[in-house]
Amino acid sequence: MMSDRVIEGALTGQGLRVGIVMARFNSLVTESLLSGALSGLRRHGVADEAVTVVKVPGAWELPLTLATMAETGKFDGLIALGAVIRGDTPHFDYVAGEAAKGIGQAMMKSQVPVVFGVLTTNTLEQAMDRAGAKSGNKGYDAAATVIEMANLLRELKS
Ligand code: INI
Repeated sequence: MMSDRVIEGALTGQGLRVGIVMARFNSLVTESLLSGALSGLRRHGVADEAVTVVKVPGAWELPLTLATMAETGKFDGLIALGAVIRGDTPHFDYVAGEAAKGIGQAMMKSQVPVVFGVLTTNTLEQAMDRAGAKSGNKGYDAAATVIEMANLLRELKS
């Protein structure tokens, strides 16, 4: 049976302050994710001056940076962007695993939505496909998700 009241976050970005943290490792991929995220935010009405972009060396550095930004109270939502590619490294599982775990922890501890825009793929080609080449742009998708989640949390708390 359908519930009487369904709550979903709106996809309108007006008035929202969004932070993006981008890992520079595999920057061919992550700069494309960043372009997608910025155009997604703009398309949904987030003001350019309400967006802060921070760049860090790699996916390993994402959790601490996001946690620090989340704790400032200056952001309604955050986006993590990165690309961990299995072919590049024997410690793929550590980097990808710790990034995922740490990003989740940053979100739960701060109660600020943090969107997981970190690609974990076997090849560079698979990553490029998901960064605008063939299968959409996960950065653009991340922008829509952060807006939806920021609006949802605002509504749930009001
Ligand atoms: N960082 C990534 O973002 N993606 C990778 O694929 C990657 N590989 O392959 O090693 C990677 N390593 C760097 C890591 O994130 C840290 O920047 C580095 O270990 C310094 O702390």
